Amino acid sequence: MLVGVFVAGASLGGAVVAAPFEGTIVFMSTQDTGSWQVYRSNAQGWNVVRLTDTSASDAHPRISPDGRQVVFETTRDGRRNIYVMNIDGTGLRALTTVATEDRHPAWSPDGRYIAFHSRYNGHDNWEIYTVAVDGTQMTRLTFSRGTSAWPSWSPDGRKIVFASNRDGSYKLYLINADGTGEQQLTTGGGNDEYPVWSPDGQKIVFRSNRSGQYDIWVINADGTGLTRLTDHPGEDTFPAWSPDGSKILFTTDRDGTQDIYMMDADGSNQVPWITGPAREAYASWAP
Ligand SMILES: [Ca+2]
Repeated sequence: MLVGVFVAGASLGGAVVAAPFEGTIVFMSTQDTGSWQVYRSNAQGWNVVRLTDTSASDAHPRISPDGRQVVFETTRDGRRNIYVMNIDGTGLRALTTVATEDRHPAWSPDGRYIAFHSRYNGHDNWEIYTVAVDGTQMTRLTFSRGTSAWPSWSPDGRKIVFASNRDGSYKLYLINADGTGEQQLTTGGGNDEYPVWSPDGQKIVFRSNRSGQYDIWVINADGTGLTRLTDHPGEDTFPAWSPDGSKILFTTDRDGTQDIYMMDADGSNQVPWITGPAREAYASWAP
Protein backbone atom coordinates (compact mmCIF):
# COMPACT_ATOMS: atom_id res chain seq x y z
CA MET A 1 0.00 0.00 0.00
CA LEU A 2 0.97 3.59 -0.44
CA VAL A 3 3.64 5.26 1.59
CA GLY A 4 2.30 8.73 1.09
CA VAL A 5 4.04 11.71 -0.34
CA PHE A 6 0.58 13.11 -0.81
CA VAL A 7 -0.17 16.25 1.12
CA ALA A 8 -3.65 17.09 2.31
CA GLY A 9 -4.55 20.66 1.43
CA ALA A 10 -6.42 21.54 4.58
CA SER A 11 -3.10 21.77 6.39
CA LEU A 12 -1.36 23.90 3.73
CA GLY A 13 -0.85 27.62 3.86
CA GLY A 14 -1.43 27.79 7.57
CA ALA A 15 -5.16 27.44 6.98
CA VAL A 16 -7.28 26.65 9.98
CA VAL A 17 -8.65 23.14 9.62
CA ALA A 18 -12.42 23.43 9.40
CA ALA A 19 -14.92 20.90 10.63
CA PRO A 20 -14.12 17.50 9.10
CA PHE A 21 -15.69 16.70 5.76
CA GLU A 22 -17.47 13.39 5.64
CA GLY A 23 -17.25 10.71 3.00
CA THR A 24 -14.70 9.12 0.71
CA ILE A 25 -12.76 10.45 -2.29
CA VAL A 26 -11.34 8.32 -5.09
CA PHE A 27 -8.85 9.67 -7.62
CA MET A 28 -6.02 8.58 -9.91
CA SER A 29 -2.29 9.16 -9.55
CA THR A 30 0.96 8.21 -11.27
CA GLN A 31 2.91 8.35 -8.02
CA ASP A 32 3.73 4.70 -7.42
CA THR A 33 3.93 2.92 -10.78
CA GLY A 34 4.41 5.76 -13.24
CA SER A 35 1.10 4.84 -14.84
CA TRP A 36 -2.34 5.86 -13.60
CA GLN A 37 -3.57 3.81 -10.65
CA VAL A 38 -6.71 4.23 -8.54
CA TYR A 39 -6.52 5.60 -4.98
CA ARG A 40 -8.91 6.27 -2.13
CA SER A 41 -8.74 8.84 0.67
CA ASN A 42 -11.08 10.25 3.25
CA ALA A 43 -12.86 13.48 2.38
CA GLN A 44 -10.06 15.51 3.95
CA GLY A 45 -7.65 13.98 1.45
CA TRP A 46 -5.99 12.00 4.24
CA ASN A 47 -5.41 8.26 4.75
CA VAL A 48 -4.54 7.65 1.11
CA VAL A 49 -4.66 3.99 0.01
CA ARG A 50 -3.84 2.61 -3.43
CA LEU A 51 -6.61 0.34 -4.73
CA THR A 52 -5.07 -0.98 -7.97
CA ASP A 53 -1.61 -2.32 -8.72
CA THR A 54 -0.96 -3.12 -12.37
CA SER A 55 1.53 -2.28 -15.08
CA ALA A 56 -1.48 -1.08 -17.08
CA SER A 57 -3.28 2.25 -16.85
CA ASP A 58 -6.18 2.19 -14.37
CA ALA A 59 -7.81 5.56 -14.89
CA HIS A 60 -10.86 7.79 -14.50
CA PRO A 61 -12.31 6.18 -11.36
CA ARG A 62 -15.68 7.20 -9.97
CA ILE A 63 -17.03 6.18 -6.60
CA SER A 64 -20.56 4.72 -6.54
CA PRO A 65 -23.40 6.84 -5.09
CA ASP A 66 -23.48 4.63 -1.97
CA GLY A 67 -19.69 4.87 -1.57
CA ARG A 68 -19.22 1.11 -1.69
CA GLN A 69 -17.82 0.50 -5.20
CA VAL A 70 -15.48 2.13 -7.73
CA VAL A 71 -15.83 2.01 -11.52
CA PHE A 72 -12.84 2.82 -13.73
CA GLU A 73 -11.28 2.21 -17.14
CA THR A 74 -8.25 -0.04 -17.54
CA THR A 75 -5.85 -1.15 -20.26
CA ARG A 76 -5.04 -4.39 -18.41
CA ASP A 77 -6.75 -6.42 -21.16
CA GLY A 78 -4.96 -4.60 -23.98
CA ARG A 79 -7.80 -2.28 -24.95
CA ARG A 80 -9.58 0.08 -22.60
CA ASN A 81 -12.41 -1.63 -20.75
CA ILE A 82 -14.67 -0.76 -17.84
CA TYR A 83 -14.08 -2.54 -14.52
CA VAL A 84 -15.80 -2.34 -11.15
CA MET A 85 -14.32 -3.16 -7.74
CA ASN A 86 -15.30 -2.82 -4.13
CA ILE A 87 -14.16 0.31 -2.26
CA ASP A 88 -11.38 -1.73 -0.60
CA GLY A 89 -10.01 -2.94 -3.98
CA THR A 90 -11.46 -6.46 -3.72
CA GLY A 91 -14.08 -8.00 -6.00
CA LEU A 92 -12.57 -6.76 -9.25
CA ARG A 93 -14.69 -7.61 -12.31
CA ALA A 94 -14.96 -6.53 -15.96
CA LEU A 95 -18.15 -4.92 -17.27
CA THR A 96 -17.06 -4.64 -20.90
CA THR A 97 -14.90 -6.80 -23.14
CA VAL A 98 -12.01 -6.33 -25.52
CA ALA A 99 -14.38 -6.17 -28.50
CA THR A 100 -14.92 -2.52 -27.62
CA GLU A 101 -12.83 0.35 -26.34
CA ASP A 102 -14.55 1.99 -23.42
CA ARG A 103 -13.75 5.11 -21.40
CA HIS A 104 -14.92 7.53 -18.69
CA PRO A 105 -17.53 5.49 -16.81
CA ALA A 106 -20.19 7.22 -14.67
CA TRP A 107 -22.69 5.74 -12.21
CA SER A 108 -26.44 6.08 -12.48
CA PRO A 109 -27.78 7.59 -9.23
CA ASP A 110 -29.35 4.26 -8.20
CA GLY A 111 -26.01 2.50 -8.70
CA ARG A 112 -27.49 -0.01 -11.15
CA TYR A 113 -26.05 1.25 -14.45
CA ILE A 114 -22.84 2.70 -15.84
CA ALA A 115 -22.72 5.24 -18.68
CA PHE A 116 -19.49 5.56 -20.67
CA HIS A 117 -18.21 6.36 -24.15
CA SER A 118 -17.14 3.59 -26.44
CA ARG A 119 -16.07 2.68 -29.91
CA TYR A 120 -16.22 -0.75 -31.43
CA ASN A 121 -13.18 -2.34 -32.97
CA GLY A 122 -12.51 -0.69 -36.33
CA HIS A 123 -14.69 2.33 -35.66
CA ASP A 124 -13.16 5.70 -34.82
CA ASN A 125 -16.44 7.23 -33.64
CA TRP A 126 -16.98 7.44 -29.87
CA GLU A 127 -20.61 7.21 -28.73
CA ILE A 128 -22.42 7.15 -25.38
CA TYR A 129 -23.48 3.74 -24.06
CA THR A 130 -24.99 2.41 -20.86
CA VAL A 131 -24.56 -1.05 -19.31
CA ALA A 132 -25.96 -2.69 -16.18
CA VAL A 133 -23.40 -3.28 -13.42
CA ASP A 134 -23.65 -7.04 -14.09
CA GLY A 135 -22.38 -6.41 -17.64
CA THR A 136 -25.73 -7.01 -19.37
CA GLN A 137 -28.09 -4.62 -21.17
CA MET A 138 -25.44 -2.79 -23.21
CA THR A 139 -27.32 0.06 -24.90
CA ARG A 140 -26.10 2.67 -27.37
CA LEU A 141 -27.63 6.11 -26.74
CA THR A 142 -26.06 8.46 -29.31
CA PHE A 143 -25.73 8.25 -33.10
CA SER A 144 -23.83 11.33 -34.26
CA ARG A 145 -21.19 12.04 -36.86
CA GLY A 146 -18.74 13.31 -34.24
CA THR A 147 -17.42 12.09 -30.91
CA SER A 148 -19.84 11.96 -27.98
CA ALA A 149 -18.06 11.58 -24.65
CA TRP A 150 -17.90 12.06 -20.86
CA PRO A 151 -21.45 11.21 -19.72
CA SER A 152 -22.85 12.19 -16.31
CA TRP A 153 -26.29 11.25 -15.00
CA SER A 154 -28.86 13.66 -13.56
CA PRO A 155 -29.58 12.82 -9.90
CA ASP A 156 -33.15 11.77 -10.75
CA GLY A 157 -31.73 9.25 -13.24
CA ARG A 158 -33.80 10.59 -16.14
CA LYS A 159 -31.16 12.41 -18.19
CA ILE A 160 -27.48 12.20 -19.11
CA VAL A 161 -25.27 15.18 -19.96
CA PHE A 162 -22.30 14.66 -22.27
CA ALA A 163 -20.05 16.59 -24.67
CA SER A 164 -19.95 16.19 -28.43
CA ASN A 165 -17.93 17.77 -31.23
CA ARG A 166 -20.49 16.90 -33.92
CA ASP A 167 -20.58 20.54 -35.03
CA GLY A 168 -16.86 21.27 -34.69
CA SER A 169 -15.92 22.14 -31.13
CA TYR A 170 -17.16 20.28 -28.05
CA LYS A 171 -20.48 21.48 -26.65
CA LEU A 172 -22.69 20.02 -23.92
CA TYR A 173 -25.79 18.02 -24.81
CA LEU A 174 -28.57 16.38 -22.81
CA ILE A 175 -30.24 13.08 -23.66
CA ASN A 176 -32.84 11.00 -21.86
CA ALA A 177 -31.38 7.87 -20.28
CA ASP A 178 -33.32 5.78 -22.81
CA GLY A 179 -31.64 7.60 -25.73
CA THR A 180 -34.58 9.85 -26.68
CA GLY A 181 -34.91 13.64 -26.48
CA GLU A 182 -31.39 14.70 -27.35
CA GLN A 183 -30.87 18.47 -27.10
CA GLN A 184 -27.92 20.88 -27.15
CA LEU A 185 -27.22 22.73 -23.87
CA THR A 186 -24.25 25.04 -24.54
CA THR A 187 -23.28 27.21 -27.51
CA GLY A 188 -20.46 29.61 -28.30
CA GLY A 189 -16.74 29.29 -28.93
CA GLY A 190 -14.19 26.94 -27.44
CA ASN A 191 -14.61 23.43 -26.07
CA ASP A 192 -16.96 22.49 -23.22
CA GLU A 193 -15.89 19.13 -21.75
CA TYR A 194 -16.13 16.80 -18.71
CA PRO A 195 -19.61 17.83 -17.49
CA VAL A 196 -20.83 16.61 -14.09
CA TRP A 197 -24.41 17.08 -12.83
CA SER A 198 -24.87 18.62 -9.37
CA PRO A 199 -26.43 16.58 -6.55
CA ASP A 200 -29.51 18.86 -6.45
CA GLY A 201 -30.05 18.52 -10.20
CA GLN A 202 -29.92 22.27 -10.79
CA LYS A 203 -26.42 22.77 -12.21
CA ILE A 204 -23.79 21.19 -14.45
CA VAL A 205 -20.11 21.89 -13.83
CA PHE A 206 -17.61 21.39 -16.66
CA ARG A 207 -14.31 22.59 -18.03
CA SER A 208 -14.09 24.97 -20.95
CA ASN A 209 -11.50 26.92 -22.89
CA ARG A 210 -14.09 29.37 -24.23
CA SER A 211 -12.13 32.15 -22.52
CA GLY A 212 -8.86 31.04 -24.16
CA GLN A 213 -7.62 28.91 -21.25
CA TYR A 214 -9.06 25.82 -19.58
CA ASP A 215 -11.08 26.86 -16.53
CA ILE A 216 -13.96 25.39 -14.55
CA TRP A 217 -17.41 26.71 -15.51
CA VAL A 218 -20.93 25.99 -14.36
CA ILE A 219 -24.32 26.32 -16.08
CA ASN A 220 -27.87 25.72 -14.94
CA ALA A 221 -29.38 22.51 -16.29
CA ASP A 222 -31.91 24.63 -18.22
CA GLY A 223 -29.09 26.37 -20.12
CA THR A 224 -29.18 29.68 -18.23
CA GLY A 225 -26.66 31.13 -15.80
CA LEU A 226 -23.37 30.32 -17.53
CA THR A 227 -20.69 31.25 -14.97
CA ARG A 228 -16.92 30.96 -14.85
CA LEU A 229 -15.63 29.59 -11.54
CA THR A 230 -11.84 29.59 -12.02
CA ASP A 231 -9.52 31.97 -13.87
CA HIS A 232 -5.97 30.69 -14.01
CA PRO A 233 -3.53 30.26 -16.92
CA GLY A 234 -2.90 26.70 -15.74
CA GLU A 235 -5.20 23.94 -17.01
CA ASP A 236 -8.16 23.41 -14.66
CA THR A 237 -10.11 20.25 -15.46
CA PHE A 238 -12.09 17.22 -14.18
CA PRO A 239 -14.57 18.97 -11.83
CA ALA A 240 -16.63 16.96 -9.33
CA TRP A 241 -19.22 17.91 -6.69
CA SER A 242 -19.14 17.17 -2.99
CA PRO A 243 -22.11 15.03 -1.91
CA ASP A 244 -23.92 18.11 -0.53
CA GLY A 245 -23.10 20.26 -3.55
CA SER A 246 -21.37 22.97 -1.52
CA LYS A 247 -17.84 22.17 -2.76
CA ILE A 248 -16.22 21.34 -6.09
CA LEU A 249 -13.07 19.27 -6.47
CA PHE A 250 -11.05 19.84 -9.62
CA THR A 251 -7.68 19.00 -11.13
CA THR A 252 -5.14 21.68 -11.97
CA ASP A 253 -1.50 21.91 -13.06
CA ARG A 254 -1.17 25.49 -11.74
CA ASP A 255 1.54 24.37 -9.27
CA GLY A 256 3.57 22.37 -11.80
CA THR A 257 2.21 18.83 -11.85
CA GLN A 258 -1.47 17.93 -11.78
CA ASP A 259 -2.97 18.19 -8.29
CA ILE A 260 -6.48 18.02 -6.87
CA TYR A 261 -7.91 21.29 -5.53
CA MET A 262 -11.11 22.09 -3.71
CA MET A 263 -13.20 25.24 -3.94
CA ASP A 264 -16.59 26.45 -2.82
CA ALA A 265 -19.31 25.91 -5.41
CA ASP A 266 -19.20 29.63 -6.28
CA GLY A 267 -15.48 29.41 -7.15
CA SER A 268 -14.18 31.02 -3.96
CA ASN A 269 -11.60 29.54 -1.56
CA GLN A 270 -9.56 27.52 -4.07
CA VAL A 271 -7.13 25.38 -2.03
CA PRO A 272 -4.87 22.38 -2.74
CA TRP A 273 -6.56 19.24 -1.47
CA ILE A 274 -4.57 16.18 -2.62
CA THR A 275 -1.11 16.99 -3.96
CA GLY A 276 2.19 15.29 -4.64
CA PRO A 277 5.23 15.36 -6.92
CA ALA A 278 3.57 13.10 -9.50
CA ARG A 279 0.15 13.56 -11.11
CA GLU A 280 -3.01 13.44 -8.99
CA ALA A 281 -6.27 13.88 -10.87
CA TYR A 282 -9.93 13.07 -11.48
CA ALA A 283 -11.37 13.07 -7.97
CA SER A 284 -14.90 11.99 -7.15
CA TRP A 285 -16.58 12.05 -3.75
CA ALA A 286 -19.38 10.02 -2.16
CA PRO A 287 -20.91 10.01 1.33
CA1 LIG B 1 1.08 16.66 -8.39
